[in-house]
Amino acid sequence: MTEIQIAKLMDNYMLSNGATALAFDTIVGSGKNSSLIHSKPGKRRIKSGDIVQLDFGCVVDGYCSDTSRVLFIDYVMPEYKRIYDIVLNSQKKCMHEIKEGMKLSAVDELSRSYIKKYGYNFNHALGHGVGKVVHDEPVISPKNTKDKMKENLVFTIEPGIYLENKFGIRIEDTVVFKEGKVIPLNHTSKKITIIKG
Ligand SMILES: [Mn+2]
Repeated sequence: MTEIQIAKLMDNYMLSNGATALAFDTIVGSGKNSSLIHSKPGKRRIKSGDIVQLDFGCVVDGYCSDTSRVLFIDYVMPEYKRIYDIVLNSQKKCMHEIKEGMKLSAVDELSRSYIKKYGYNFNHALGHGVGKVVHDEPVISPKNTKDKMKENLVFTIEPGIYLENKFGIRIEDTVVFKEGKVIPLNHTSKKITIIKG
C-alpha cells in the first residue's frame, strides 16, 4: 500500500464512525518520511521493516481530537525500539509529574529534559490546547512561561525524536487535567505494534 492509501483508509474510518470532519490533513510518513514532522502522505509504498508514523484527528460534536502513533511493518529494528522507548517514557514521565499551577514551560521541560538526557531533542512544542480548533491556546513550549496548568485544560502531549534522513517517532495523546491527574481521552495502545506486511 502507499501512504496515500493508508491516509484514505483512516479518513474513511473516522468519517464512517461518527466524525463530521477531519481535524487536519492526516499525516502518514513511512520509512525516511517519518523523520519529517509534517509529512504529507505520498506515493511511497510500505516495505518490510518500515516504520509508519501516523498523526490524525477528527471532529465530533464540534470538538477536535489529535493522536499520533507509529506502526512497525513485520519486525522492529533495535534502533527503532530504543528510540520508541525513550519517546514513550518521556511522555509517561510528563503525564505522571504534571502538577496544578506548573508553568507550561516547565510541563514541556518534564518531557524534553528526559529526551535530552539521551542526547536528543525535538524542535516543536511538547503540545497545545485542543478544543473547537485543533491547535488551540495555550501552547506547551519552552517559551510559554506565562500560562499555567489548570483544572480541565484539554491539551496534547506529543514528544518526538527525529533523525534526519533516517526515521522519526512521535507519540501523541489528547488528555485532560482533572483533580491533579492527567487523563488520556484516547485509548489507542502504546505497546510496540507490528503489522504483517
Ligand atoms: Mn498535535
